[in-house]
Amino acid sequence: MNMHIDQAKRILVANDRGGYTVPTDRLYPFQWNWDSAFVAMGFALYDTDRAYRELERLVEGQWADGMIPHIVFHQPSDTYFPGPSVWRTKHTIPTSGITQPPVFAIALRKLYEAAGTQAEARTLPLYEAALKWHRWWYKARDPEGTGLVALLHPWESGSDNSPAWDIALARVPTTTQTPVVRKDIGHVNAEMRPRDDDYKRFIHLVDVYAACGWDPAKQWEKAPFKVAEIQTTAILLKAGEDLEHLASLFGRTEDAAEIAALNDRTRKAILAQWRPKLSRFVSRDLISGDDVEAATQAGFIPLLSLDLDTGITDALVTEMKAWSKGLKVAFPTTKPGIASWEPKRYWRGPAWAIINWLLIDGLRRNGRPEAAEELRKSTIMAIETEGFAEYFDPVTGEGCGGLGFSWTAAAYMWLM
Ligand code: 9YW
Repeated sequence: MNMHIDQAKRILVANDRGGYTVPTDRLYPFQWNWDSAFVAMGFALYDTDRAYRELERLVEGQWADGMIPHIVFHQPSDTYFPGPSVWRTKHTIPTSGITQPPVFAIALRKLYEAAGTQAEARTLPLYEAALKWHRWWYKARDPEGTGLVALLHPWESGSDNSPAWDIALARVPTTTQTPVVRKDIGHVNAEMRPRDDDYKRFIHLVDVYAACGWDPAKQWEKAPFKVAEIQTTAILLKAGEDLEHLASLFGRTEDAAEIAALNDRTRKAILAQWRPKLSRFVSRDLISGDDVEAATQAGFIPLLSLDLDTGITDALVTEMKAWSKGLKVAFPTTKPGIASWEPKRYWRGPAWAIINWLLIDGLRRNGRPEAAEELRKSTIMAIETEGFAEYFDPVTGEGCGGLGFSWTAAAYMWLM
């Protein structure tokens, strides 16, 4: 067997905490939402039972209103901040109070296809959980029915300190009720992490929403940060397509029609966010009403869930090539060379295997197998050279952040 696949599997074993996988030891010692969805797809390649367990353990944290939280704190650990006492969510199994990109239903379809029809009974409860979550997204995060879903916290994007938030987050005060006691910089070099002021603002938002009792309507009203986000919405649409597909397979015709209508509206809403002068799709800051023009990877993610016309696809691919030119590892999460570009600082430049995975699927869907292949090779080469790092410096290729990272292991297996 390929030595690296063997290593990838060993990482997933080492990060197993009893049917769920932590992203990496110590830095992220709990179950994270979208990490688990990617990890489940990795498991689906060789152990469908374990793949299902991953999603089953995640939905143990689902709220009565349908939200699947970004972190499920199955067991205590003191190596991460903010823990359950900061979130104050009062959920039976402690969880955070915000969510993360809904990759879940994309994974569920893959699991079902890997496991075969005998897995229908095991798939159904997870399908129900996904459906509830998708309804939550549209009700709680798009109450006006625009088709785009909004994030109330940068952590919900999974791209914590992306330049996409610089303007919207600057409005959030750095004052907090909860003392900010960073643990991340005890595990990873501070130069590779978000800054102190980012953390103060992240925690300010947690304090505001905890004071709303985590009620979605109150949060919507009080939110000092509200961005209708293109990457999350594009993921929701792809997941929505997969959910619609499962609904039809399971004979749930009413569900299928409901999801199809939501997907349709979202498809149109995403298309309306295309900006020819930027050659990208953009998010919208719902507090200022402005487009978010920051040059980040998010603007290309709609490739994943739309069948775009050739003009748009050409423009996207040309722009992606321009950003990748001269880099050791693609795809950069911020356009190289602009003022906010920091090639080692988390979501301000580094290349991430799971983002590449989404882009590769999107390029294939839109008839660009060569561009997809180039990105696939770049990702594989980075991992084989540097190991299963959390992310990679696109200029030097250096593996950065946490090591022995679960979703990098899953991505490697998936892309091989
Ligand atoms: C946090 C676990 C998570 C990822 C996010 C990434 C980071 C920090 O780590 O979040 O404290 O939640 O930005 O995408 O899910 O790997």
